[in-house]
Amino acid sequence: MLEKIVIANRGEIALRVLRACQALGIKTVAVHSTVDRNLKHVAMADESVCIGPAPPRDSYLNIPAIIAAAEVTDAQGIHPGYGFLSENADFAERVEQSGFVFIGPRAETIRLMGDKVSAITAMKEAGVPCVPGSGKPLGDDPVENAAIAKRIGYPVIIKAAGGGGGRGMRVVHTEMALLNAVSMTRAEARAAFGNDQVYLEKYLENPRHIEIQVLADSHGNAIHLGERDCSMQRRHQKVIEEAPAPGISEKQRQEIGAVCVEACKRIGYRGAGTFEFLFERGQFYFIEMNTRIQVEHPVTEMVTGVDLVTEQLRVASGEKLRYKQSDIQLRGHAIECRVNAEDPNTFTPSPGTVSRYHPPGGPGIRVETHLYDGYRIPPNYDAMIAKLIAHGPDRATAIARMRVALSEFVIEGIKTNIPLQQQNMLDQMFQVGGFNIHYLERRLAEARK
Ligand code: MV4
Repeated sequence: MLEKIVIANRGEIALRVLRACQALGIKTVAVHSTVDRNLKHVAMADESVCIGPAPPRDSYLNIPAIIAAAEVTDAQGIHPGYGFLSENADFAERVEQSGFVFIGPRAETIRLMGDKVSAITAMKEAGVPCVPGSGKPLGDDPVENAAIAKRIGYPVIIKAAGGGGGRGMRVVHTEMALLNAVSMTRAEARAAFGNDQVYLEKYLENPRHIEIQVLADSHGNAIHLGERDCSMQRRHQKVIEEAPAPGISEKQRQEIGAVCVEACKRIGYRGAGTFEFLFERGQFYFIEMNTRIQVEHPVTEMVTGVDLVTEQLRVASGEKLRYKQSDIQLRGHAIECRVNAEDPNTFTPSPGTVSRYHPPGGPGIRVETHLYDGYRIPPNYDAMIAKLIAHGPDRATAIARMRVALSEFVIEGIKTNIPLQQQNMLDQMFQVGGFNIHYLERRLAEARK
């Protein structure tokens, strides 16, 4: 087992990783920016190193500073958490070249999945169902591109190969709009990702966003841990996630899960990973793979009983998976509400000092947060300050427990989106379940009228 690791992240996920390390007897090194000296996990870590000023570029994205912190503390591994450097193949490569364990997949896998065209090609070859599309980067010949779009059928979507997570995309309804959309997306992609490759897919108009969690070791073993429904989102930011996805049968789950496991084995995947699918008319369509631990991992943990962060650490230490597929049985239903420091009406970030903090509790309630009384939320980072997870024997019970927990949750001194989450729990469409990715934005637009 790894003896000491650097936690190259901040906030709730840094604390989550730290707790997993402590339970495994792994020593921890917290690295933090100058404005993050007061993070809870920094106080709890065995050692801490300040790696630079507040701007992420100078600290949490500062590769030499993070590797230097691992060197001076004599750590063996680096856990990247999510966001920041978690899906940066160059970082993973430099970590390993410096003699440390990157707690995640091989750099080569991260690179393969980071290029969305190569990811789709690899998945198609592995038998994963994908959205009908160009299957290759688009060239500069407008006649050929028009022929591809015509074969796929409008509407189509142009996506940047270097994008993902909703960045660098354009929906095209007519051949007339195609030429311009391709060149605009290409120009944006060049500027944003330094990669001007774009590809084309059939645009699915009303899909749900369903993702499959996988776990693989470095000995060729892989399992899936069922799915999460992440359709409740606004501007590509997930707001609520749940497991299992309403209306997915056990047969469908095992079918798509087995396909993902096969794909993991084929590409030699290692660690925790997520296959993102669009789900429409009963069919799964692969869009991207995430090679990191995700924000919403707790809903999977609640329904499977598997501690995903602990498993990441075990697998990175070279251990074999401790679960066979038949060990994974779903129990009940779990929902996660993201709690953001923001105005619930305007979504403007609301950093500042938390003057009063009282977390909720009770059966099936879990809070993942780094908040404490008097903590000052700096303005430099993501607005997510807590995750509230409710688990119950069924979806209705999970919702009821979430409703009570939200009403109990006291966070004063800043604005939060808790009022919006309370509305969501009372929403008819949410209570029925199975809404698509556009539902929340349309409801919010309707409410503004
Ligand atoms: C799509 C799509 C419809 N058709 N691809 C947005 C995030 C990125 N991961 C992929 N995205 C989409 N790709 C095709 N072929 C619709 C979206 C999309 C979306 C997907 C998941 C969750 C929220 C979304 C919001 C808007 C658009």
